[in-house]
Amino acid sequence: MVRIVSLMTAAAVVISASPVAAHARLVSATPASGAIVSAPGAVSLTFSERFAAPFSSVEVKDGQGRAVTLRQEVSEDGKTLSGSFARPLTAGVYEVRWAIAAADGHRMTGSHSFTVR
Ligand SMILES: [Cu+2]
Repeated sequence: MVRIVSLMTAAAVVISASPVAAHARLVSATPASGAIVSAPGAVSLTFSERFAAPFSSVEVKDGQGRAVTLRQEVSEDGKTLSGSFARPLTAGVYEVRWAIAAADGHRMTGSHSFTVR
């Protein structure tokens, strides 16, 4: 997996984190949990707060548990983690697993699955 992360972004997160920063939570996922979609080009996860990119990751596994090759990216605002697939996904069920380190230092993980028709 190629990880594209910015140390400058991480530094900015640390500098801008206030002592009363709220906990991050997952706001939306595309494809959403339980969604049935036609070959998506990427998965994306948007959080309520910025997260530390070097300590955050997303992975996708197919129905046989094999990791899908993807290119990880973090949005300009530091709140969306996405993975672009190297090849179109074939039909089947896929599991998305993510882990982030929020700006307040708390680590969070989650997973959900979607189906490609
Ligand atoms: Cu927290």
